[in-house]
Amino acid sequence: MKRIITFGTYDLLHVGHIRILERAAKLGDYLIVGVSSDELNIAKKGRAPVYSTADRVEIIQSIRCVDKVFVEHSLEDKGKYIQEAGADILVMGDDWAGKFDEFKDICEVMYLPRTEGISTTHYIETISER
Ligand code: C2G
Repeated sequence: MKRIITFGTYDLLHVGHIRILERAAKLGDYLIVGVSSDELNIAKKGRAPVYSTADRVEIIQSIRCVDKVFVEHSLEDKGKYIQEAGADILVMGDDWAGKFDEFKDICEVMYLPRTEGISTTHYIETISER
């Protein structure tokens, strides 16, 4: 059985998120998703997600192609998460291209094209303007 792992915040879930999860799932038989915690986002992006960690986990868990969800607390632990999941392939969007190449010694690393023109930030701005 081929196990796929991917990571993300998935705040204000949109079609770009769904498409990458579906494409990742098609690469194997079992999709594991690491949802980054509120604390990790504050450290990484300087802002808390609109939806809480618990809500984002619940939403991702309800997606048909997702088999397992866990909370990603630290970027530094990515290697540990990959190994604990027994993942064969790490999949990320190409906004992360090259950033996770260090894990090529423990699994295959693939960067898939992002969906153009869609982002959580864009939707936050649109909502604020209205
Ligand atoms: N994505 C996409 N197309 C978009 C927006 C996002 O394909 N228009 C992909 C991203 O490339 C990523 C996934 O959807 O693979 C989740 O995106 P984010 O929620 O923005 O995740 P990010 O905050 O980049 O968190 O450890 C890494 C982080 O957890 C990644």
